[in-house]
Amino acid sequence: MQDLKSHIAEYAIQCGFDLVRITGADEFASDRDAALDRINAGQMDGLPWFNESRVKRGSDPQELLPGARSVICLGLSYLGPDDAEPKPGKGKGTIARYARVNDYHRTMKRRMKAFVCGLEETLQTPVAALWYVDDGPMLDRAAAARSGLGWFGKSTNILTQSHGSWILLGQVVTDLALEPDTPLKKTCGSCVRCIDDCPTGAIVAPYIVDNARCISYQTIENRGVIPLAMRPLIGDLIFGCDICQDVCPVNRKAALPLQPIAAAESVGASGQLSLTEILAMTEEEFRTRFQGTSIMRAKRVGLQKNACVALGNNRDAVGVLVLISALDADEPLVRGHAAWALGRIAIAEAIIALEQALASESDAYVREEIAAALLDSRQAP
Ligand code: B12
Ligand code: SF4
Ligand code: SF4
Repeated sequence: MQDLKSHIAEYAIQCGFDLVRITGADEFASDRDAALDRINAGQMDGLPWFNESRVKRGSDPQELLPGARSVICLGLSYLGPDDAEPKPGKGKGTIARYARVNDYHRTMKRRMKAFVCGLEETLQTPVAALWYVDDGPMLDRAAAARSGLGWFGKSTNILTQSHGSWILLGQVVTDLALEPDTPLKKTCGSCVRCIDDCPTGAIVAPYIVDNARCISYQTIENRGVIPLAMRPLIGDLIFGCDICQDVCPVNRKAALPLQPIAAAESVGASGQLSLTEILAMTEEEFRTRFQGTSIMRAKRVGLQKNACVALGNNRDAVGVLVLISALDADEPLVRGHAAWALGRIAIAEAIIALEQALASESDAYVREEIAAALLDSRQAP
């Protein structure tokens, strides 16, 4: 058999990955320190699970797999052939590219498992291995950068020569002794496009994203109220944000995946969803439609909050009827964000509905939103 390392590289591609590199199993000390600094500076606020003990554990492969000797870093592109710039349509909200394919965690874990089982068969010996993608404790980007799979962009995304940043990252931590690859010498140079074009100023300095200012966090992870100051900046984005990647020159030429993750039919290649349809969905309709996609992460209430914000930003009267119905939704969060949107649209029906809702609403948070929306409607252009 050819040497083990080249076999692994070829076999990983056969198993459905686009990129594969190896790094050693020593600690990711500087990345651990950077992540701890980020937590202490409050720049990971809103993600309580991203805590000190997780970072310490995840930055030491020995803690995860005693006896680990190598980390096989894997990359899978999610760029689709129809992933041209999304065409924002009236009454439509935009879904980030990674969610236009089925939930990548499932696909990547399935492929990683097959990869490890295949290695065991070839080597005819059990291989100690653990595999992670996104939801594991490892710092996925740190591993990718140290293995030379890609390099850190100032947006904090890992950029790759062949597939740009449209690449999802996973690792197999193993006791196999493999020669490590070297980190790339590439950098962003003097480019600062992502920092300048981020609508919320979330890239507060090169290589530092402030979680709470990032639209991706606000539209996917935030389980509470979207801060008022953020809402107008979110535009039509209803799940994730690709702006810092869309503007990145490294992404101008990016190869497509060899074995793409299946498209999420319920989202579509352009990632444009009807906002009124989303807002009118029942829990059952939401589950039936989005099961198996990344959208489930936001939950129905999250997606409906986001749809309200996008309708408010659209300032399109087409949303008024469904927003008025949402003032009666079971969840205060949906009622509150619907009120904000009606205040932005500010046509007569919207204002009357807000005044009526104020008379009957008993939830203190929603009352606050309605009162602010009525004030806002008086200042609307
Ligand atoms: C938490 C998280 C988020 C949070 C980010 C909060 C934050 N500030 O990190 C939110 C919800 C906002 C988010 C958004 C997105 N995410 Co996310 N996320 C994660 C997760 C779970 C942890 C990230 C993390 O460790 N953050 C901690 C900070 C400290 O790490 P960092 O930002 O990478 O910082 C490093 C650099 O700053 C570097 N560094 C520090 N100083 C310097 C100086 C120099 C000169 C250099 C070179 C480097 C450097 O050291 C730090 C530590 O390694 C990872 C999965 C995982 N398990 O790793 C996915 C992950 C990072 N996300 C991913 C994706 C795809 C996204 C989105 C594109 C999704 C979208 N379209 O909406 C956006 C991108 C936003 C952005 N610009 O980063 C991918 C990234 C793939 C890639 N090519 O990079 C990952 C790896 C998931 C995966 N397995 O594929 N995400
Ligand atoms: S994902 Fe969007 S909001 Fe977050 S850093 Fe990138 S451009 Fe800014
Ligand atoms: S836009 Fe420019 S600065 Fe930002 S990640 Fe891409 S190359 Fe780097």
